[in-house]
Amino acid sequence: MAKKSATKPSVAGKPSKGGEIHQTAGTGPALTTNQGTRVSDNQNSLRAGTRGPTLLEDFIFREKITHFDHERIPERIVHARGSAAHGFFQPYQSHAKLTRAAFLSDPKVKTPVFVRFSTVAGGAGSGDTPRDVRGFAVKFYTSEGNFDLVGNNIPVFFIQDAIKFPDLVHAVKMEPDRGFPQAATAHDTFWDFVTLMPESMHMLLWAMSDRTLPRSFRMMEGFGVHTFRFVNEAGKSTFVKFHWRPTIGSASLIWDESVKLYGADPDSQRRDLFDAIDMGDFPEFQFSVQAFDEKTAAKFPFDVLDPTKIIPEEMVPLTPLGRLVLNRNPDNFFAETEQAAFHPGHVVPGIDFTDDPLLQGRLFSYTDTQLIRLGGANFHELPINRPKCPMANFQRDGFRRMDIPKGQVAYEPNSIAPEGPREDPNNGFASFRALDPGDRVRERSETFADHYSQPRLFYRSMSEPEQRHIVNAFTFELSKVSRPYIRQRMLGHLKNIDGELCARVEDGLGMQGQAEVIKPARPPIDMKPSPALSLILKAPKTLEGRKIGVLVSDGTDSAFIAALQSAVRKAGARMQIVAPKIGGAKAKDGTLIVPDHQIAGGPSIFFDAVVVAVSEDGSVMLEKEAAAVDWIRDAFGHLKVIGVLESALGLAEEAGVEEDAGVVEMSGAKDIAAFITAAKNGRIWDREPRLRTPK
Ligand code: HDE
Repeated sequence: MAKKSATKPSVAGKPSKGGEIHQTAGTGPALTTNQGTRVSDNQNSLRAGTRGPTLLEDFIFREKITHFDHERIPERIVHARGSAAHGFFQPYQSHAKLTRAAFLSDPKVKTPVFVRFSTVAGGAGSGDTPRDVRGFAVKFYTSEGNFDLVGNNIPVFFIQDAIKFPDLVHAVKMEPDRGFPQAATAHDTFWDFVTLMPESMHMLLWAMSDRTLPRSFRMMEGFGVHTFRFVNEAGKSTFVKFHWRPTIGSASLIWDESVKLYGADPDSQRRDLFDAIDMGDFPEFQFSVQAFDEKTAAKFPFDVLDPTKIIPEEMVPLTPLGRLVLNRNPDNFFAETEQAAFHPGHVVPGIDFTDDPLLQGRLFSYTDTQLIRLGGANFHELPINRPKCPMANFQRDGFRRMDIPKGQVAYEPNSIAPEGPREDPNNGFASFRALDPGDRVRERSETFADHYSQPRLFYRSMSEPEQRHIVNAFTFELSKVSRPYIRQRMLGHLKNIDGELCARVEDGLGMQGQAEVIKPARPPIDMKPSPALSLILKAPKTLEGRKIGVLVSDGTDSAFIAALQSAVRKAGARMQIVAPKIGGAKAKDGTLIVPDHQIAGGPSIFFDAVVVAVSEDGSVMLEKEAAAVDWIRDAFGHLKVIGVLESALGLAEEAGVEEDAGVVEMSGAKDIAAFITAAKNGRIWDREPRLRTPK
């Protein structure tokens, strides 16, 4: 039976120029999207001019129609493997001058968040440490609807136009005839494609750098990639680039370490995130923007709509907005991490898009993928995806509908149910008006044509070890490419980027002088190097959030272990003990030292720095134990700081440890401070040229 309303409804709301009827909020709640974002106009789609074409960007229209399209019909390709956590975001102060977004304007308000980190290329069952870009997707459950910042740990992307995404993904994924390699770029199809796409060059430099081997999800930077807009209460728009910075600093793995870690613990990064949160060591990131206006943008020697470009921080510094803290593990991996549905088109008033053609295409793709992945149009009703603010609209039915909407009315305008949701012209989402339509073309802007200046900038901004790693990565990956002409093509691009880089990779491949001649669409320029791009140059001297491994044996001094444990904790790190037997080692004083790992199951690659604390007898015994020798050899080869007790010198020598600033000889607890100080410096980069080519 129809419910009779107490008040007589108005027939028409506010009149409009076009003559359509607008019934606005007043009697009922605001009409919202499925993400809880209030809708300002439910009668008009977003168009380029009142008589122009409808824009793909209109996420409100598309959500409504997509949902409708799937009301009566049945019914992740990338970033399949991921790990997530709950937490909160809190602004440092009000940023109302920049944006009207409520969650950025009150420093007292903590907004709940759900963050999913991922690899890109591998399947859900692949390992955690391939050379790969990492996803960094954040869902803010704001009081005005969900805002998803679906970013990566690299600030640029491989392609400039979304229409190339299926090609890119097909090229990087397992080759279709053979089904391998899994989670790897080191194969012919990937390098064939990217070498035919000069626009990929900047991203390739980042992909071959330490950035694609993060030490932990807790220690990587994140980026929104595209230029977005902030819009304030007065309607003023500011361009922004989003940045995440881990408060404990960034760190990366060494290639050899990541390969071994892939086998020793395929879940290393998932475990690391889970354990840290479980133990109360909450990952924290600073959220910042580079904010700039259109005039400033017009002066840059690159186009801010081109997602293959960065804006060096030296040109536009970061404005810190607030802190993100991850303090709760999901209760259920499938229900939360797996079913989380992110979408760059989930925005709230105060945040808006730009015409970056990659972003514009993404605005279509994400909902579409959820329809198949989560089996229909009602994925927003899953607990992890629901907004935490009021949500009401007339979208109905479809597979797996969980809500039970009441009443006779499922349309608007209506005069039967004035208590139902209505447009909210004042607080609803209103797209920023500026648009530069131009002719209807399939054409890349000339301002996107410079493909070499920024990779050159990136390479020249790196420290010496980072440059060495880039050379090594190109050499390794191209050595896996079976067709020489693809290697030669890549060498040609490298030559355009930097002659020395090209020569070093040619040398590594044994292909001197074989670079193909590639004419740049636009000759590269020399930009001023940006030291902020180097992870090593800005690495803090800290052990916070790091792990120290200690190798013990029967006869180890338990007082030393206890003193080490307390010093490690004081430095903000965690210590784990590794022993020949999981049942424990009998200490010098007869007590039992209970280990976390047996040697083969707890290789030194798990740790950031190590201490070899075996007794003299233990040292003699372990010299014949390959796992123990490898434990130390690897720590040395992975450039770690190694504390060696005098009693363990024999074993260290057997493992090839040579004296340097990172090898701390210890005669007892009094030398722990020296070890901690050395370990805070991170890896011993000077050791690397002795152990690995290129020098
Ligand atoms: Fe994505 N991307 N993407 N992407 N992306 C997906 O959505 C897509 C791009 C990113 O943890 C998919 O739900 C297109 C850039 C992250 O659940 C899919 C294009 C950036 C995640 C999709 C891009 C990203 C995804 C697959 C080119 C960094 C994981 C499953 C236009 C700014 C989110 C899904 C999570 C996931 C499409 C490019 C980040 C298919 C078409 C650039 C972090 O919709």
